[in-house]
Amino acid sequence: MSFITRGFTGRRRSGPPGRLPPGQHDVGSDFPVLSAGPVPYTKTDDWDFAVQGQVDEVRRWTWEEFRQLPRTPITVDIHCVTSWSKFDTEWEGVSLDTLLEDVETTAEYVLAYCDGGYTTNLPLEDLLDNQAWVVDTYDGEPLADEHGGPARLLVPHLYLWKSAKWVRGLVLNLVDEPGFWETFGYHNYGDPWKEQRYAGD
Ligand SMILES: Nc1nc2c(c(=O)[nH]1)N[C@H]1C(S)=C(S)[C@@H](COP(=O)(O)O)O[C@H]1N2
Ligand SMILES: [Mo]
Repeated sequence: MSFITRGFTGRRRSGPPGRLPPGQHDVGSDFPVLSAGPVPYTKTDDWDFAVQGQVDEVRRWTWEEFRQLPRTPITVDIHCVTSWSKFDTEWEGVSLDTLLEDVETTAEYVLAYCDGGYTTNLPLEDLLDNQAWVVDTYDGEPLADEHGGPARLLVPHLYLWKSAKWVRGLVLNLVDEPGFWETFGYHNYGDPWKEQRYAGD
């Protein structure tokens, strides 16, 4: 990342021009917690991750198996629909390309589900090609309970409500099924650059 000094440009920038989507502000070092319900506190012994629905065969990983999968470090900007953005957040986890590698499906939609009952829907193609991960560390530490530990989805090109905390699996669907916030009037897709906050945006 490159910085442009204040003296040089006459105004302060946190990063490259155009880095902040419309209507967003930079929270800096804060990391707000936004949860629709209580933290579920699932122990890793009781945790698994499944890919099911319209698939040739259900895939399931225990915590131990998940931890053996190829891992990648990820540094990304994240954008919450409540208007905060956070630059250069650092995570580590498993790419959805890895988790969906051998899955045969005609599905085009995914419903991610979580401990605690939260769900969110996405097009399957938005989870592929290095765009989405199941992460279990933040800033070099195990993911904190309130931020989705032991593991959460990370889909940084969409508003952060799509990054399901305490995620336990994906259901691949032929027909799009709205998730929790999508049912309550949030945009079905949620592109921060198009400011798709609410249905109709
Ligand atoms: N399971 C679950 N995942 C969730 C939520 C939730 O309430 N439950 N909230 C979403 C919303 S609206 C946002 S903005 C982000 C917040 O992530 P954070 O608490 O780590 O900042 O998590 C998303 N994932
Ligand atoms: Mo949010």
